[in-house]
Amino acid sequence: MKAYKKILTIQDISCVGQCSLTVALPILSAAGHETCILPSAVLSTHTAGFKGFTFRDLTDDIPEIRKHWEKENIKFDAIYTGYLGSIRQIEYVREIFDTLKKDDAVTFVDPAMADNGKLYPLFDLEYVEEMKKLAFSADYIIPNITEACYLTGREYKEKYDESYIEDLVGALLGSGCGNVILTGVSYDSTTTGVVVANETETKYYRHVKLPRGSHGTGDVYASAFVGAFMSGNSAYESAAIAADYTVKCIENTVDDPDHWYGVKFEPVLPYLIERI
Ligand code: PXL
Repeated sequence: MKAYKKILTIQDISCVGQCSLTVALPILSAAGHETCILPSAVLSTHTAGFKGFTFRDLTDDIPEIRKHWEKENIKFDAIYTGYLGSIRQIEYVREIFDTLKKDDAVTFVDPAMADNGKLYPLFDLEYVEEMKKLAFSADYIIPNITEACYLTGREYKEKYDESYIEDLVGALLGSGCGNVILTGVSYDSTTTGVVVANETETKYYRHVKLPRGSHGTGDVYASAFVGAFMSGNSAYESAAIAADYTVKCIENTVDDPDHWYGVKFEPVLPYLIERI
């Protein structure tokens, strides 16, 4: 019997778009965990490609929800955060980290705020500063290279070598992150991979690079990583399982040009369950 954990995930509900909570909830459930959710905002769609999306910020609800859970003595084995809706909200999430963790709980922060060298539409450098406080306090941080650059003040480069990545990872570890899972690290045109690092060792999991990038794969990856890790796999095994699963999700989507906004992750869930 795999570990059955109580996980809280805090991120937005993009009603359409296969990202954030509509990805995290099914993936963590499929991984075999009780999955509690705290929606950071409700959007009609995600912000990467749809125009005129609605955005309902739920920041003001969070302190009351936290207080209620505290009164009910509800605590979590893991807290995993993704896209957060406002600067004040990040502060409230830090209070949740401080008050709702079980003694041996693990925290995971996917600083979902940027990609391809740019911040997502609703964010600015003030948001980045607040995200640093949350990210640097996490047991596991799961950024892509763009997010790692914003968090460390390093220049974003499309082409780089191993020493650039070593410096980036070293800067994240030096800022307080216990473990770094850096995604989308590619040294050639046919492969990409994930760096898994802590103070004592750094490993690289290399896998095939598919010609088409897809929206929402960061959320699929982070959710699969958290699910695999909380089931008892090591960080490196979890990073590999999540990478292989994400590749399969993209493979399952690339031949459908209409499905540009996310990946068809659902039919591939049996593969993830089998691997976990
Ligand atoms: O996949 C990250 C993400 C999550 N939530 C919202 C987004 C994005 C990426 O653009 O817009 C609302």
